[in-house]
Amino acid sequence: MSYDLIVKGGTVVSASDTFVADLGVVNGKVAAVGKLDAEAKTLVDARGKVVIPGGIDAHTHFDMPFMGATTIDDFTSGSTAAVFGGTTTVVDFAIQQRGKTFRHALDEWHRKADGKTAVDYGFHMIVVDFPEEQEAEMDKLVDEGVTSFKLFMAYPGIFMSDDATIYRALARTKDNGGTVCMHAENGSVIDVLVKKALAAGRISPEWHALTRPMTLEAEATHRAIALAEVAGVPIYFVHLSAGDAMDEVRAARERGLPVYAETCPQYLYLSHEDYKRPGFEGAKFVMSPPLRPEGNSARLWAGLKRNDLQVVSTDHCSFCMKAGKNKPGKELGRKSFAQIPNGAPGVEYRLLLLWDAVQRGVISENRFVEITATAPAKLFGLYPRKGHLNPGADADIVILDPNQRHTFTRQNHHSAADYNPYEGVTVKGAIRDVFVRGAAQVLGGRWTGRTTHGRFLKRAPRAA
Ligand code: DUC
Ligand code: ZN
Ligand code: ZN
Repeated sequence: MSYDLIVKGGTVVSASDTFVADLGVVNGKVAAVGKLDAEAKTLVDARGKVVIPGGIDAHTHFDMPFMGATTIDDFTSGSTAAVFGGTTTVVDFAIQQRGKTFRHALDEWHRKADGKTAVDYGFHMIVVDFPEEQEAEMDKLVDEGVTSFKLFMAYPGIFMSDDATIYRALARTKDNGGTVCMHAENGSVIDVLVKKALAAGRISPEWHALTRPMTLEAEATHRAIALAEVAGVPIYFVHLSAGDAMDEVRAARERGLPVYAETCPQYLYLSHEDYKRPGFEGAKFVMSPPLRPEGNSARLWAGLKRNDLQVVSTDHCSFCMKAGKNKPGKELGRKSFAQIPNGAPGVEYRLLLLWDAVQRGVISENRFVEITATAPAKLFGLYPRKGHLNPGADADIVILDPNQRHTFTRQNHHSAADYNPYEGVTVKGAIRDVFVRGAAQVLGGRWTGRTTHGRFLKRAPRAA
């Protein structure tokens, strides 16, 4: 047997096991795992290094128009940042325009990504408008591999769906095998709090968080679980930030309901205190849901260990602080926190931030692989093609050096954002080599790939 690539002698980590082995790759797929004394066109020495399945980030926003701005990372810069951070698959969000079809949005997002992406990618569909006549279109999308649909309980007048619409969307997934992904915050009440704060002259970034309390995330989470229970379908919560919301998920799961949730590194590593940084700096952290008070992240870490939370994605939604060419920045909100485009970069930092938690003994290396690759692959119809390194899987392989250190900074990241939320933070671990379907995109921490390599992934519907 001759291989295209052999990754030799690394410590292979899966969601369940850790063992020393060689990986043999043929035609972009893992062909063998074990002791391989065979020929290979390329041999990569991974002794003393950690070999993991490429990260799957189930929540990115590349090239997304939002709040009067457009995210600064398009599919090329966003996916390049992903690769450098060890993420080899993203699931990005296409956005339906009000009064237009899902098909229209999907075509637009294919145009944004096709031939411009360094990693493999799928799409969720953001549902803005869901008249009864449109329900059948949802089934068609599922057949085309767009098997998940994000609905919002926040942003009235922009994205928010009422409970009846949410219920109809959930109920439709019972037969078509789609999954509803929920942004759970009570947008109507938040709007009242925002107006009241602005009327009182509270304009600084910190008020973004003060007008979006945890209880309103927990309430929406509870309500959405109830709607999914009545519809008799699973539900997945995106960017869960609040311990109180997690308690709702946990209580539902303890009752045996198929309720799932992701959190994001920002809710694990940053806190409300970051809004108190001097001047307008707090705007860097304006995102929805907001960062939570200190003490909240310990609850999320405990939930990750207990499997109350199943996935860590990033909600990569990058805006510059300063306006650039045709791209307004967070400065839009200097006079009102409510005008600051919501979001922050994250896709490049996720794996190393979480690997640092492994080094510190907070989570096991196997749980790390599960929450960054295996679980999102299973929940979003990418398994068994992706999310593991057994024979037959795509050869999306990351070689991580556990002894090197990496410092996060704006100067060395690959996002086009003009700031790094983790500026100056040093972690133990560095991404050395990254292969996407067997192709070396990064070797020795340097770019060796093609930003045209990524392919659209037709995802499978839910198994049950
Ligand atoms: N929700 C997201 O998932 N992304 C950006 C903004 C938001 O509210
Ligand atoms: Zn959201
Ligand atoms: Zn998002």
